[in-house]
Amino acid sequence: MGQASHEELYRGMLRIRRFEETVLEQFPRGEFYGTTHTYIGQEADAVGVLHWLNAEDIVVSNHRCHGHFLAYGGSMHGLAAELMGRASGVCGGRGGSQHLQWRAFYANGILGGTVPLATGMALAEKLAASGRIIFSFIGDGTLGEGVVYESFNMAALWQLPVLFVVENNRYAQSTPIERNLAGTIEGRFEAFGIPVDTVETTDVLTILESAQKAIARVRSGTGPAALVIQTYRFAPHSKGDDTRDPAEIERYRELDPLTIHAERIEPAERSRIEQDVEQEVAAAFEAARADPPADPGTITPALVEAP
Ligand SMILES: Cc1ncc(C[n+]2csc(CCOP(=O)(O)OP(=O)(O)O)c2C)c(N)n1
Ligand SMILES: [Mg+2]
Repeated sequence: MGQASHEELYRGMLRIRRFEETVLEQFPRGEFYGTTHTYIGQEADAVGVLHWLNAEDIVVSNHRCHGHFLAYGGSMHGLAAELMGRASGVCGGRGGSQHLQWRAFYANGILGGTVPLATGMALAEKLAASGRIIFSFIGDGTLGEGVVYESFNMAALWQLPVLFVVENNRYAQSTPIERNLAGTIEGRFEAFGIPVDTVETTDVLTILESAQKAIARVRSGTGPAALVIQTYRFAPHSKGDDTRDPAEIERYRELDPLTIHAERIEPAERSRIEQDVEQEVAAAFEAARADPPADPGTITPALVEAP
């Protein structure tokens, strides 16, 4: 993948932002099944990191997966339909917000459970000498899960082609990082000899640059690498569960990756992109709403009859 244009990056982030805002606006209508975790504020992470994805690479995402999925190239209509339990959804309307699988994109809501999956996939790809690498996205709070460290150990020991991306939005649900993390995030990788870089800003251009270096290291075959991105989510953890001080959220507004990047784009071009995205999002939800619901009759008999 070559250099990204400012316009392409802005469009990528805005698609996620407007999709997510629409999910939050429409959630009270009762059209979505299960819960949802939005990515509002963190868009630059997915867009900056996954810009360097090769078509055959594997992405393992978590409960906050919509942004990763859209940046991976997943269908917005398919995602809206999945949230609404429609047959046309990414997983036929059965996975919902947190459980997406399309091509080599996998998301799972079990915190930490995705890290051994990503590590195992990396082992398989290394043994097959496929040249594919694995992107494993986790949050800061997920570093409290023990299985994560077994996985880091194996990934480092066997020099597996996996990039661990920690999106540090400073909270695990309502618990601030100061209350759940001893030492440092970087120290947890350093303990296993995994090279780690930290991106201190939410500027997509900086993320892009740091990600390129970390990914090149993983592609070189010397083993895993880690990228810690300091970010912030503006919306609640899922829908209404926000216990943060509103003044704190306001203070972080100056880190909004869209506002930072929008300045680089000529106003007429920017409003053209904004109109396009507005139409794309509206069309995705409208089409999903018109699609038929998932048909329980199509669940395989083996699943229905399992003890
Ligand atoms: C094993 C497990 N424990 C608890 C939960 C409930 N849960 C979902 S998200 C979350 C907080 C995750 O925090 P973090 O890893 O920082 O990701 P963020 O939500 O901030 O993106 C919790 C506790 C879960 N999904 N899985
Ligand atoms: Mg977090």
